[in-house]
Amino acid sequence: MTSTQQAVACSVMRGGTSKGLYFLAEDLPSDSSARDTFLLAALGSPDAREIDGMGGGHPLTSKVAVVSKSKRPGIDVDYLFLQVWPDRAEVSDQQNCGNILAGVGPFALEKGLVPAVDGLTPVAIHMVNTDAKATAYVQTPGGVVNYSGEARIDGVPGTHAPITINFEDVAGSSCGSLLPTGNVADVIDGVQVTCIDNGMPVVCLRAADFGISGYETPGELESDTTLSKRLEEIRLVAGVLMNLGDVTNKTVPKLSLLAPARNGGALSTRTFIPHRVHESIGVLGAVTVATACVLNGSVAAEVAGTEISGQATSRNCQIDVEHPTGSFSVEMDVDSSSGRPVVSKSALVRTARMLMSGSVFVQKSSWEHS
Ligand code: NQM
Repeated sequence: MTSTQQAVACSVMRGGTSKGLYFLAEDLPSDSSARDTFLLAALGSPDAREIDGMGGGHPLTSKVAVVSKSKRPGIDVDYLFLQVWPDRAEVSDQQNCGNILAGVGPFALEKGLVPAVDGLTPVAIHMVNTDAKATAYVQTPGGVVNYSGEARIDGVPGTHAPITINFEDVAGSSCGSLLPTGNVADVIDGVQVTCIDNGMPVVCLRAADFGISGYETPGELESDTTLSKRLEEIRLVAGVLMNLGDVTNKTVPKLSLLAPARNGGALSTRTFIPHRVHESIGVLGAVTVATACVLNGSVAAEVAGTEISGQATSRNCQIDVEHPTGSFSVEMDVDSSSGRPVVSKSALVRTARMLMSGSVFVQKSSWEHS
């Protein structure tokens, strides 16, 4: 277009309850520092409103997927998730994102990285951030991605085509093990917590332990600076205990404040991600909280009343995790034969939609020097 702007091929997609820019890896600078400088300019960071870029001024709408054809056996595409901080000139690859993941299957099919079959196309995805696999099932009648349907996910208006996502072996994906502290419950700063990672590092805490109900709105929680400060103190200690090191500048672990369910689910959540409060709950965040619900002695199982009594058993169960805008259902295969329940597989439904495909423009001066 103009000589002072650089155009880079890009799609904008809603993935689950998040929104982001989707790129083919080949269209971005291969050097990660040059890539991040470009992405900051493309999203308009640092600026709380990201007004001069494509970001939405909130962590949930300031996200990037980098997708490429995979060379791994049994895998179709590699997916790298990047979180662009709206108000700080920082791009982080330290966490995964299951919501943006929901758009990866359709994007890969649209870009011809995976051939679509007539019907339902499984897309095997290697999640680069956590070195784990997910399989997304995308409706492709006549070999064309279908976005319309009757699936409703809380936090998104209307209905869309369902995308079922299966996860296997995501335990300890960032922390090395499901219970990185070695305990199902710990006490940090006088507060009982469960530190757990079944795809996302999460610290589960009882809302009541902070003198709140746990049913507050995200806005109410964010304006409670005493609470935020206290939670951040706990998070910094938990980060070290969870093998994540100094998490001052990291977006993990998340903190999920738990309260008894109010709408027929297992329990209610309010999740700090980690400084803004999620309008719903992240996908892998929900899988992780649901997993905590089946671990006897965890803060989540106690709040949910989901502790499993003794016998060795394998079963399929559904845990509904309530959140500020509804509920998130996680299906899990739980094997309790070794004494402690192990979640061998989890599945959930998301929707996604291609919103725009074209070029994103950045000013050459803002990134070309790097
Ligand atoms: O936990 C937000 C989101 C997420 C992450 C966050 C996510 C997940 O809703 O898998 O999806 O926790 O930062 O996009």
